[in-house]
Amino acid sequence: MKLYLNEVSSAASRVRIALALKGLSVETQQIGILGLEAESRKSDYRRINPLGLVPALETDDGLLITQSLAIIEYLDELRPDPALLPTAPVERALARSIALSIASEIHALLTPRVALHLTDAFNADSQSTTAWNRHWVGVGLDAVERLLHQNRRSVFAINSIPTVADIFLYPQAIGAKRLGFDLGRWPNISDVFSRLETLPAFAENAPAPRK
Ligand SMILES: N[C@@H](CCC(=O)N[C@@H](CS)C(=O)NCC(=O)O)C(=O)O
Repeated sequence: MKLYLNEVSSAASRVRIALALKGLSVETQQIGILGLEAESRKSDYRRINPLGLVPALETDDGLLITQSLAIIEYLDELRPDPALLPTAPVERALARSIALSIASEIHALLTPRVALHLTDAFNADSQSTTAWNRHWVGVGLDAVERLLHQNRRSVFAINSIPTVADIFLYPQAIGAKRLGFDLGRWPNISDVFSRLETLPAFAENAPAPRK
């Protein structure tokens, strides 16, 4: 298997964390994602992921899987131990709900291609783009904080072991800190984050800071 990624990518960090939790290693290829001329925007990479996003996973049969949640669930089915989704149907749904709330309602609004379009189409400068990012992270994590509230008897977001909810939360919380947020604004997120950052699978696979 081969994973296309970039070290600053929050979405690729999710897959790296999942691989580390499962003790799996795969071939990797870095794809540039920053700037107008980034490799991710070229036709060669569009053949791998038509959306021009990382991560993408190429299976041993040469099939291409995009979307970090789909990739992580595929890995979870290939190597079920440790399980990254809880067993109980309602907990599985809650874990996916938190993962998707982060991926679809927060992270999707913060990607380089969105920032480039804000600049290109609306003349947004870097201050406006940062204000945009802070807005979506603030309202998004306010909501995730409330989603977490109903599970606060657990050690991690949903369960006593990390699930996809934690795998999506960790890089997003790091992104929030890099945007200047104090995680103390979200006591549940802060509590889960402080446990996750002690786990090497998480700490060693955080998204690298952008230079
Ligand atoms: N929903 C996708 C998001 C993938 C994504 O947005 N990746 C970002 C990096 S974190 C990317 O490749 N961005 C390139 C761009 O915006 O041009 C997933 O979960 O895999």
